[in-house]
Amino acid sequence: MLFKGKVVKILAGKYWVLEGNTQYLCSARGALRNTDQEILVGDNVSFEKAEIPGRIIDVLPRKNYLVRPPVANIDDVLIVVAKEPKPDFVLVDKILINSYSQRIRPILCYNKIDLVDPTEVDSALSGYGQILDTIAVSAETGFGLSEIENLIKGRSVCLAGQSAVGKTSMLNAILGLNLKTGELSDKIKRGKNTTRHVEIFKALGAEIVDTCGFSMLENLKIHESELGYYYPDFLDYSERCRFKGCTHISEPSCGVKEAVEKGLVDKERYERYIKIYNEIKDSREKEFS
Ligand SMILES: Nc1nc2c(ncn2[C@@H]2O[C@H](COP(=O)(O)OP(=O)(O)OP(=O)(O)O)[C@@H](O)[C@H]2O)c(=O)[nH]1
Ligand SMILES: [Zn+2]
Repeated sequence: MLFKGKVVKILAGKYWVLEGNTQYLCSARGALRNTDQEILVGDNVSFEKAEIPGRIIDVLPRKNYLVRPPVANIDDVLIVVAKEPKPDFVLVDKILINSYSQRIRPILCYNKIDLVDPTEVDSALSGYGQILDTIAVSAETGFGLSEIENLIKGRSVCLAGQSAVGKTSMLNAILGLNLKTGELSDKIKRGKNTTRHVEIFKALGAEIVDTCGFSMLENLKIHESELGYYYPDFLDYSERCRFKGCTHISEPSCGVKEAVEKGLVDKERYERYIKIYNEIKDSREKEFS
């Protein structure tokens, strides 16, 4: 007999499937393990539970998914940055592009504000204020967490960001849990990848997914000519571009470039756009050469 449930945790090739209030430890049918489409936390599945472990038979259609962090069927992605490790805003922009392309609402959090000057936080977030909710928080002192709670009530949210920005610490603070957190290595100020699996936690009528930190996001699955569509801050101005399909790189009379010059579009975000544009183009050309 088949049951329907939701994958709430994946660890070492095993899947925890929630049905009602009970979690069933499951393996996956061989045919599912051998496809490109791996099973993700957040997937709705049909499964057998007569034997232990149970067995996932099929993955039901998804509303959306992300490859990094690997998660399916979410409403919001809570992108976390902090003073340390040093924020990588190219990475943030790539997570945004993936979120918009999957119709996931992004929220940007600057954590560990107990360690920094407020002006530093403001300048880091200012380029994003036009397009999404930005929140300054401290998992340590609790500052700003209620703002996050208000935004995510009743929604499925996944945390995303580099290792050691404080994703698990924020979850601990919001949910009153005591999950293991890590530290930064002293010399290079990089995280040590403390969280090694993806898992959903429930509270506030919300589902919050803790994920593993990552510092690279390659292979955006879009063509560079479409990249501009995933920049909501460009949209108003791209209507003024002289050429239809303007990529806002080298075309004359480009509304986006004019907006950058006037300070209406964040200059650094535009510069990162060019970088990501070239990265996508180069990797596509390499693939086909
Ligand atoms: N001062 C300060 N330290 C924090 C804050 N939040 C987290 N930390 C510290 O940052 C370090 C990393 O925190 P984690 O919660 O493990 O980070 P993570 O993003 O979950 O890391 P991974 O699991 O490796 O992806 C720990 O030493 C935390 O104590 C904060 O708001 N202020
Ligand atoms: Zn243009």
